[in-house]
Amino acid sequence: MAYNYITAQEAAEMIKDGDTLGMSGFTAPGAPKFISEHIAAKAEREHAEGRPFKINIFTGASTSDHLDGVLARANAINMRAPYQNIPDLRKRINCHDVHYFDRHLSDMAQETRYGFYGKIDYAIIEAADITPDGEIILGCGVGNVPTFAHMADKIFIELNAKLPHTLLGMHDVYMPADPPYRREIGIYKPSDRIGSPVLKIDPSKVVGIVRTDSYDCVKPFTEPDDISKQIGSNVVRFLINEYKRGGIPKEFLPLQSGVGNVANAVLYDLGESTVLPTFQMYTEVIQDAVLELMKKGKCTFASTCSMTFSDKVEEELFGNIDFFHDKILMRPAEISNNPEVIRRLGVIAMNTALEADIFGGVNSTHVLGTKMMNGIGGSGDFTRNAYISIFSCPSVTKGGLISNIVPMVAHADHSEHSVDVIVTDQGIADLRHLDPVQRAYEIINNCAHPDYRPLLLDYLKMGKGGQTPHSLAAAFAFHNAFNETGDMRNADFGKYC
Ligand code: 0RQ
Repeated sequence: MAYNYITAQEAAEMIKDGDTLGMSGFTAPGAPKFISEHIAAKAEREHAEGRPFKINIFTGASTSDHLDGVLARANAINMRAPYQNIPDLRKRINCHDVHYFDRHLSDMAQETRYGFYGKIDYAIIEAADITPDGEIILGCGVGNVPTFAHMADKIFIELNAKLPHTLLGMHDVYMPADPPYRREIGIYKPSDRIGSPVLKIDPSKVVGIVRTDSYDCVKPFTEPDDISKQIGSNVVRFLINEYKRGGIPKEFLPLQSGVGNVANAVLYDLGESTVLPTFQMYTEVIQDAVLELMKKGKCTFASTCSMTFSDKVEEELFGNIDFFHDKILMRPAEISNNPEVIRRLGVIAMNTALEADIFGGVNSTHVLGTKMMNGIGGSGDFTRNAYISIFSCPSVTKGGLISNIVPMVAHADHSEHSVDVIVTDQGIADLRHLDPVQRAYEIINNCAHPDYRPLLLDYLKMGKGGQTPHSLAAAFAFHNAFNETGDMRNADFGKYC
């Protein structure tokens, strides 16, 4: 199957104002990197000449500065979904230059197929290689690309010379049938394969191949700070206690872990544990720490949507791919984050909160209740369906001016019905089997920073009864105090009596 080679600029010139693009990948890995740069340049030219130019961008999750960053700076994005994490895009979202809607990552593909978001004009797909039959060996992230390729009128392929063809066999590409014809997703252990190692596309849709040559540009991992290490060791302490008392089966259960320093710190600590057995992961991203755990034999298998490795670790993986080849399987987001599979496998979910409230509600997305940080990502998919759902965060942020344990979260992403355990640098609150008031004491006494404990206890006493004794007038006293004085410690409940 012979596709045409074209330049990134030629591809960008074909894209018109108002087009909708579906991008491959999940986090930076697997996301296209070159055509987007030229679309941004085109947008700047069009704007300079007084013509409108904005496109709609659908992805698997966050991407990199080569995609979301350049397009946001060029003010070239009209609509964007789902997860993102680039500061320039965040600014555009928070002033509504970009219309961002934040979906659970497992929902995005099927809702695109259901037609909720209109048609897809172009899919841009990063490839490690193309088979003689015109099928695609994907890169280091899958995301929603099977659906975007299926739905799109036309396809561009970015063939990345940095990606080895030996990635063949590390993907499991599967698209479920839609209701009323959907069947069970036949994954009974993380390593079960259900799909194809390649992405099959309609060759007649392919407009051209653009040659590229770039690593995935994931920020290098930094050593966890003392607070992250403390949180990590508290999470592992919880898991060890739970395992010893028989709350987790002796074979252990697959782990999901979010992104960032705390997630890495947890995994490093798990690797050190002599009590916990070897384990597998059923997760959406694996970071640098997982490769280390595989080398040590502690993590024996990871099902994921992307390998979010720093460039150095990505190079190490490619250089030693025979060792890792049958230990990692990358799947589409609707499978890596599939509620049915997460529930069946008994995944232990570990995610990060911006803030949690004393009754167990969690805000993962909105800074001080209004400004979008990144998005819900896969945290909802895993939290709602997990065997045990753990959220962690530092007890305070901004040098203590903000308490991450508050009377009521200023935006609710995960409710107390789904959150089982909260962990901070201060300690562990196990909320299972506790009523709301018992939960409040558990969270305040074990997780809140000592500076904030008396204030939180005062708030609890203000409640006028009911199952969940909030004082609605004073529920946002912490947030109001921060907005008015720059310090949540100035919360004055008297004002609200
Ligand atoms: O601000 O950037 O000015 O320093 O928020 O906080 O502590 O660096 O947190 O990078 O671990 O991200 C929830 C955003 C945490 C992330 C969130 C300020 C703080 C700092 C960032 P600065 P940290 P992290 C897997 C699963 C949702 C998606 C998810 C996330 C900045 O984990 O996006 O879980 N989760 N997906 O100072 C005001 C507070 C604050 C606060 C922190 N309470 N109020 N500001 N900050 N707490 C991945 C995928 O789905 C792909």
